Amino acid sequence: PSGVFTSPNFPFQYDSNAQCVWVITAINPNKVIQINFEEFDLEIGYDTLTIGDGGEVGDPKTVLKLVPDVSAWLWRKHVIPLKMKLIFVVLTEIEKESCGDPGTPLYGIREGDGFSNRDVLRFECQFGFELIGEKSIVCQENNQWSANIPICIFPCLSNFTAPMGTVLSPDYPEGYGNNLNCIWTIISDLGSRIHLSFNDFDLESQFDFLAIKDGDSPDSPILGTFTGAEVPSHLTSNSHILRLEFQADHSMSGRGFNITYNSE
Ligand SMILES: [Ca+2]
Repeated sequence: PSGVFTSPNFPFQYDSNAQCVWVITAINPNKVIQINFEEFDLEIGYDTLTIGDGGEVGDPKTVLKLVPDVSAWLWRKHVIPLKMKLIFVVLTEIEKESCGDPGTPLYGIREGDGFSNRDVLRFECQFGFELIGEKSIVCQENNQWSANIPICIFPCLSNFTAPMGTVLSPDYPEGYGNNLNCIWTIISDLGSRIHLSFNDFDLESQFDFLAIKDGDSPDSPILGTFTGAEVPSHLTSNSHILRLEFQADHSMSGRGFNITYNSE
C-alpha cells in the first residue's frame, strides 16, 4: 500500500543518458496512488520526468504531467508508468476522490479529519507559536490540497506576560540554525519573582550562548550564561522581569532548549 523509490544512485547524481521506466500498480483496484516528492533535482532544459496515468508506457494520451521542477504531489488511477531521472518519492495508496492525510504541524493543532473532496482542515498553533502559511486548506476536485500545511514556529523575539509558559529555541528539538540573536522578555506582576526550569538544554559549546538577565534592559545584571549540553539547574529572578538572550554563531547547532517559567 505504500513505498519509496529514488532515481539510480540516489542521493548521488544519476548517470548521463539514463532512461528509466517505473510502473506502479495499486494492489487494491479501488484505490488510487498519491505521489509525494521529497526531493527533486533534474538538469533544467535537458532532463525530464514524465508521469502517465495508467495505460501503455509512453502513450501521450495518458500523460499527467511533464515535470521540469516540482515539489508538489500528484496522483491518479491505479497504474502509473513513470519514465524518470533524479528524484526521491513516496507513494501511498489513498481513497478515490480524496487528497490523503497531510499530517499535523509540529506544535500545531488540526481541526477536521476528512480528506475527501471539499473537506476543509483548519490549523492553529500551540500557545506562544506563530503560524506561517495557510490557516485552512481544502481538498480540491483535482485531489490536491489547496496548499501545504502550515508550520508553527517559536518567534525569536517576543514578550511573555502570562503567569506561566514555555520558551523554546527556534525549531526545538530539531536544531536552531545559525546566526541567531533572539530576545525573549518575561514580565510578571510588580513585586513577584520568576522561576525558570530547564527541561532540556543542548547548545554548541563555547560558540552558542543563552544569557539570562535580571531585568528588561541589555545592561541588566546577568544571572547566568549557559552553553554546551549541561542542563542548568533552577534559576529565580530578583526582579519581576527576566530577559533571555540567545546567540548562535555562523555554524553548527545543538538540539536547543526547552525552558518553562512561572511567577509568584
Ligand atoms: Ca553554532
